[in-house]
Parts: sequence; structure tokens; C-alpha cells
Amino acid sequence: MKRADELRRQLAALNYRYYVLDDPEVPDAEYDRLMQELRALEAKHPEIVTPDSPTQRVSGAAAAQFGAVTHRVPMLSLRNAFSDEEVADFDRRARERLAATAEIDYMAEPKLDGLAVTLAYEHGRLVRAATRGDGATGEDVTANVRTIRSVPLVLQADAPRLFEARGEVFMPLAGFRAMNDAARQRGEKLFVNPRNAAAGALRQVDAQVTAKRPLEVIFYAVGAVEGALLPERQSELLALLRHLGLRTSSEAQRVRGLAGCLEYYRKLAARRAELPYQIDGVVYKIDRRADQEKLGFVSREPRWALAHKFPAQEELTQIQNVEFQVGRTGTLTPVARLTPVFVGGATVSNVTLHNMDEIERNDIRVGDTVVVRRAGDVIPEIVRVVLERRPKKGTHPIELPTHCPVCGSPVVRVAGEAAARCTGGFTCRAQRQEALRHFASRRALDIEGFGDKLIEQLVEQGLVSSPDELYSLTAQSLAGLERMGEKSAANLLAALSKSKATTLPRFLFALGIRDVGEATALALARHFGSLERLMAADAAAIQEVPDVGPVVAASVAMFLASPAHRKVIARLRAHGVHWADIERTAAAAAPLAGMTFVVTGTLASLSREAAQERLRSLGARVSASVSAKTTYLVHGADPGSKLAKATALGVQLLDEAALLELLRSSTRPED
Ligand code: 9MJ
Repeated sequence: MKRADELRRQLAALNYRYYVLDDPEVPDAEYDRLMQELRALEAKHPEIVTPDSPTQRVSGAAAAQFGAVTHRVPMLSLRNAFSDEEVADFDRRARERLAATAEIDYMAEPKLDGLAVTLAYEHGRLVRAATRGDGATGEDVTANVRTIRSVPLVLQADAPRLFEARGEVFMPLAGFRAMNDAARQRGEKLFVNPRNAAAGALRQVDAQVTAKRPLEVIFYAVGAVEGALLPERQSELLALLRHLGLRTSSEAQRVRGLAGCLEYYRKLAARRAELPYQIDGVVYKIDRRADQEKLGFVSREPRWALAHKFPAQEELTQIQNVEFQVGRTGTLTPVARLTPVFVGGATVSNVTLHNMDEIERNDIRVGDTVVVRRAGDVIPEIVRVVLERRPKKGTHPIELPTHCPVCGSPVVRVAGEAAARCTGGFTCRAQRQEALRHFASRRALDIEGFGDKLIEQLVEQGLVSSPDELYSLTAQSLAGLERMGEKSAANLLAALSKSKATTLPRFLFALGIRDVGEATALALARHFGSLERLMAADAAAIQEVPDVGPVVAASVAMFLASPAHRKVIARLRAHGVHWADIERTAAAAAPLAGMTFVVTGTLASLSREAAQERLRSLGARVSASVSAKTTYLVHGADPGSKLAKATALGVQLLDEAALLELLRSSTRPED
């Protein structure tokens, strides 16, 4: 049937473009459509089905499955090298044996971490696929290999009588991860690595199962060939494979001499993590096949090829101890101290365990043997515990400390959050710098000129350890800092002085109490009216503030109950930090309560932040995005897409003049 033949030819050609040239000609949907048409034709006329029709990849003919196959030409293994010196020795010996006067040309190829296979094509048709086995005899995996779409069932071009193509079957990383994700969701056992997953897929008794696994193949050598002359060089051999429709590595490259090999190795090692599949090194092959023949073999290892391995990315080691580190924001991070192990090109002796949930989920204990992975420059991680190696006695669970290892303040682990936190705030050495940065920031006490660099210096030189000490700085103490002129010092002192006049909401926000943002600070200030009243309240009383739940209330009460925090607050006030008490308002009585505002564009008479702050102080909610719940959109110059959206939703609009009028009329004279 002509149409069926044409479809098969078309599908094979599309496959070639997709897998060998890595340059798809049509979208997947078009391929699927042609395949569908061919299936329909073959279903209607079963007599026209050919064994090498692309519909017959899963033939179900598992009869010969795993029978032994004796390789006509033995399948080689490669000698490994782990250092530049070993590569240099290899190159030197090759040059000596060949009595070479010039540098040798090598073909350098990525060393794929999969399973070596040999595929026999007779008159262009795939007749057998076998694993390497012991090199002399392998297993027949024809039915399974046929299901791999990058394996052509029929060779392109004028194929010789017999052509054995050799390469590597592997599972790309994306497919491996997707497969493991699915297995995890079903609660099934995970594959340890892509190589194991590929081996498992190739050994399936049912080719239908193999067909569902994301296997691919890349060819790099030939076995027995009859009816064709082979080219003189490995580089040309790869070109011949491609010409026949067999996929080769796009990374393979001809290089000159030892220097060329090592340069290729270094460049590929740097890109290792970007490749879509796992490689465990580089293979160098002497390019001229006549030279290969002269050099011959030692046992089954050729003297003309060498595998230059990358450092292993996974190793076993033991967890000796677990310590908790306190981060800039008070988060406690468990860090495992390991028996030092060389992995991924570096010695790893510490690795973060992220949080307690992670530890509990993976049942990690001190004394356990674990698999440590370090891939490229990625931070080392623990992949899994080797439970088989867990000693019967001598391991113990990892426990979260009740008190901060840095400052001794209580540690809290909030329900629903993975992180455990130190409650020490700025009394904790680990959190000092971050606390000071926050205290001085624009929305807090707005102390101009106190950037990250300056604060870092102040803390490191021991000049400032809590916010109140900022106000003890003098021209003299500042003068000792890097790049600090008299003028800058004077400016900083002026900024400090200016910051002393603040508001209660800003002051509360500046303290850096966990979960107390600007809106909560404002709500607290409005509810209690003065700091004294807030400090006298217990958690239950604080929870009466609108929108303050039990977690925030507890966090505020605990912060303000701490003697260290109280001392700092008293000292700040003694330095002259002050604000006017504000009138206590039940939120519902606030003039703009229940209204939601969005402010967009540039306002002429005040900043957007200032407008938002004024609106909030009048009880309004301020949101960043327009929705059907928005009461008013305030728009300045260049309002952008929010204005269009508000208009579309029928939200009321306010220009700057209308906003100022609203603010004026909502603000009572005594405020
Ligand atoms: C791999 N594994 O990628 C060879 N290999 O050549 C490459 N293996 C090889 N070549 C001869 N690229 C024997 C093995």
C-alpha cells in the first residue's frame, strides 16, 4: 500500500530530524497525527503491516528476550584515569609506541553513564540488540530496544549487508526525575540514579513497560561490519553513523594532543550540570583507526582509548554530630558534621539538613551512614540515609534545642512552619546586624545613611550591638571607620538626631518583632494608644486587636516581656526617641474602616508610600492589586494597567486632588 509506505518513510525521516539532528521538523502533534493515520490504515488492512513499521516498536514478541548473544567482535571496556598525570602517561606511551613525531589527534567524547549496547542491522533492518554483558556474551534485549524512539528500526541511506552500531542506552535527567516523582506519589520505591533506572527499564520482561520509560540512545562505535569499508578516522566514523540515521553525541570533538584533551575535559566538566543527561567523564580515542590497530589491546581494554573520569558526585560518609546555626533572621538551621569525604572534587565535612521536618521525614540520625552528593558548584546535600548500614546501637535522633545556641533565648517552632526560630531578636549576636538594618530602614526609624556596609562595620568593630547604642555614637567613634570623613560623620549624627522624633507605629515596627509588619504595628498602636499600655498587656489582651491572631499576640507578648528588650526600649527613650501617643480608636470607628484602596502612578504632593500610610492611619486597607473588592483606585501620573483594570471592574477612581480632599475631611482636627 503506497500511502502506508509513504507514512513510514515520513515518520522515519521525522524521527531522524528529531533524535539524530536534534532539530524537529514539525510539532509533536503533527508526528502523532501521521502515526495515527498509519495505525488506522494498518488496522484496516492487517496484511500490510511490516515488522519495521514505526507502529511495531512494541511488538510484544518477547520470545528471544534475554537469550544469550555472543558478540562477533568483543565489546570493549575502557581503562579509567582519574588525574591529568594518568592522561599524560597514556598520551606519552601512545606516542612512544607509534613513534609519533607530532601531537596525536584524539576524538574526545562525553562518557555517558548508561548501559552499553550493540545493535545489529542486516540490510538496513534492525534484527538484534544486545547488552555488553561480560564483553564476549551479552543478553538479547531486542524487543525492549525497539521501543526506544531514538533507535531507528531501518537505517537511512544505502545500508551495508551487516552493520553493528554500538552505543549507550541512558535515561535523561528530566525523565528520571519525572519517573521518581510519580513513584514517590504512588509510595513506591525510588530509583537511586538514572543509570539504575535505565538498567531496570532495559531488563523489563514486558516491552510495553519499557516503552513507557524515557530511554534514549547515543552511538559511538561499530562492531562487525560486512559489505562496507569503514572510514579511516573515529571522527569520520561518527559522521557515518549519523549518515545512516544513528544519533551521535553533539558534544564529540576532535582535539590535538594532551593539551587538547585536558582542555576539552575542563570545559565539559564545567558544563556537566547543564547537560540533560548524566556523564561520568570524558573518553579520548586516538582518531586514526590505523593507529588504533597498531596499538591493539591489553586484555579487553584498548591501548588507544581512555576514560578520564570526573570526580564522583556521590559518596558515603557518617553523620558525627548535628549542630544548629542561627541565621540573620533568627532561623535555626541544623548542620550535620560529617566524617570528611572527598566528593564532586572537594572535601565535604558539613552539610545543611534544612529544617526539622526534613530530618523527621527522612529519619536522619546522628551515627547514620548517608549518601552525600556534590554536583558542580551546587551546595552539597544528603541524598538519603543508608538504612542497611544503620548500627543497631549508637545512633540517636536529632533534637531541636529548646534554647538558642548563640544567645540562650527560647526557641520556638511555629505550627505549620518548617523553621524553628530564636526569640532573642536584637539581643542575639547572630541577628544583630539584620535587626539594626531593619531598625534604621526607611519605613522604620528612617535613619538616613545607615546602609548595610556601615552597619556591618559598626557591628564588627563592636561599636553597636543593639539599636539604643546607635544613639551613643559620636563624631569620635565614627571617625575610626573606613572612608568616614568629618562631613559624613556629621551627617550621620544629624540623621540620628532627626530620627528621634518618630511615631508609635514606626517604633513598634522598628523593633523587629516577628510577624509584626507595618499594618500590625499600626493596629497595635491604635488599639493601645501608648507603649506603656501595650507593654502592660498580656497575650490575651493583645489578641483583642483586630487582625491579631494567637501566634502574633504570643510573639508580641514574649518580645516585650523580655528584660533585655525592655532595657533596650528604656535606653532608646532615655536617648530621646519619642512620639506622640495616639488616640485610641476601635478600628471600626476609623473614618476609612472597611474600605480598600489601591494607589498607582506618581503623585505630585506626596510619595505613594506616604499616601498609603495616611490611608492606613485612617483605618483603610491598602492593597497592591485591583480587584472587585477595591473601593477606590487612587491614580497619579502614568497610572499603567491598574487604571484600565479598575475602569473595567467599575471601581471608583480618585485623582490626587480628590485624595487630598478625602484625607483632609477624614482627619479630625485633634489628630
Ligand atoms: C560512553 N560510555 O559514552 C565508549 N562511551 O568506546 C563512549 N563509551 C567506548 N565511547 C569504546 N563515548 C568502548 C567504549
